[in-house]
Amino acid sequence: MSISKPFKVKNLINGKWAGADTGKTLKSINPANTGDVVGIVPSSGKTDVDRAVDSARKAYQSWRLVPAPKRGEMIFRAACLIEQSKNELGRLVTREMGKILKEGLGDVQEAIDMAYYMAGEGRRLSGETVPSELPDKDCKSIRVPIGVFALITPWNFPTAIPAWKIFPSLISGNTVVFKPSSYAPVTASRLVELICEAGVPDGVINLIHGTGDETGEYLAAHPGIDGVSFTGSTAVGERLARVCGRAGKEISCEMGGKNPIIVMDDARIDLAVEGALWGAFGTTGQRCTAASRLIVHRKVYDDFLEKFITAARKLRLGDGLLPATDMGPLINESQMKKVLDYIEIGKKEGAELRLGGRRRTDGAFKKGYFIEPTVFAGAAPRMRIAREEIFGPVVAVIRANSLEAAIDMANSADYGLSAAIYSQDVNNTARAERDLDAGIVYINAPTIGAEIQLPFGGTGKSGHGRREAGGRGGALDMFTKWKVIYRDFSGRLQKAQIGG
Ligand code: UN1
Repeated sequence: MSISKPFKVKNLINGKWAGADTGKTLKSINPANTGDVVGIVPSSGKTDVDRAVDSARKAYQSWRLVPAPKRGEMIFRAACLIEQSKNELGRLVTREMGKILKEGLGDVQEAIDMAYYMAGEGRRLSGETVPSELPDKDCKSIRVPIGVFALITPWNFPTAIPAWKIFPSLISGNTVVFKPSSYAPVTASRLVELICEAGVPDGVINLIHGTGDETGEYLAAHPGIDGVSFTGSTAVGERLARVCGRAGKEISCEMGGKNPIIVMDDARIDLAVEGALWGAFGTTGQRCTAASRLIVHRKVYDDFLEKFITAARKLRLGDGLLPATDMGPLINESQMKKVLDYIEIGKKEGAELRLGGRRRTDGAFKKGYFIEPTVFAGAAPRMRIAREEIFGPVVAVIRANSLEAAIDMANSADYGLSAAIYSQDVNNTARAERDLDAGIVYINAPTIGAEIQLPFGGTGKSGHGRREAGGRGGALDMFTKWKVIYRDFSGRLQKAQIGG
């Protein structure tokens, strides 16, 4: 694959693109080929963040007064522009973070969906009007913006997750400082360029590049920030939640998962195998919704396992830009090492390594972070590989004796993002739907693939604060606050609860 020149990416503050005050830069590297530098990116310091927050604060004063349908029109134009650039962005996603091109394009489609959906919310940001208990008086509740949001996003969905945060923020009348992952900064910059091209005024969206430790944490704690929306690791999310809680800021954290798929004895095994394959190895297992536990009824355990391993063995590892590839690399060296460490842990814990388990360094794999699809069978719920998030192509297969036992195992993890059951028995699926303790439950479908029109998020260590995506009950609740207006047109003092 020919290598293009690195993009020179900049920060965007008050409509102006510029490098960081620090003069420092970071590199964005293609994880399938570390010789391919995708971009050179500013590594921002405190003064850069200060200026970005200041710009967003100033822009907020006028943006909040732009009628929501007008804000929606700009977002609609952004949706059209992103749609026109889908191929370019999709390729960039793959080059920058490694997922296969089909998934890179899916990532962009999710951003497009969110933009169109939120554009429509401009004409629907409704509250309630209700009767007053007093004459010549009316009352209503309205949604108002919160102020300036810090949006901190991960590398695994370089356009979709930023879109989940940017468009609901903007439609609600907030302004933002967006800090994308330093592992997918080029895609983020391109997305922001398109949003600006759609006519969003200067200062409404500000983009600051840098590392999470240096730039992200300073941004989240900044006194000029009213709310933080974060997607990333549980360790960082919990820390940000504490910082924001102390400062009285709005906070939503979307964090890890240890998502189970239950396969019952009455399941369609071919369907379950296909679903488990997609859930476990799609995006190289680097989704917070990835299926990392397969809890299989003992009666179909052997049959399922054999078919699953046979299918997983056929997955072609490689550069995600090549059409034949089924699974791309891990994002970086430290993530790769973490996954390899977990494989060692799994072996020591006594799980049976039935497939994969190795890094590939031969031939075309030499310059990338490739690990084979890895299957551990005979795992027990107490094992670390069955409890801790690995964020890689490693799945633990666990045997269960009954539906109740399977659900108990599913619920025994500290995480509760998504969970799935494969069964043709309506009673089994109804029980699972009721009893699985997760934010998202799938019936006869894998744990990945949430759609943007519904709230996304989980329980326990998976999520903190309000849900993302969706409208009411989801993103709009995160990015607006309620204001209640009582209007008395009686011309006299009327006392609620006491009367005239
Ligand atoms: C994530 O892994 O952080 O449901 C988000 C899904 C995608 C979003 C995943 N729509 O798998």
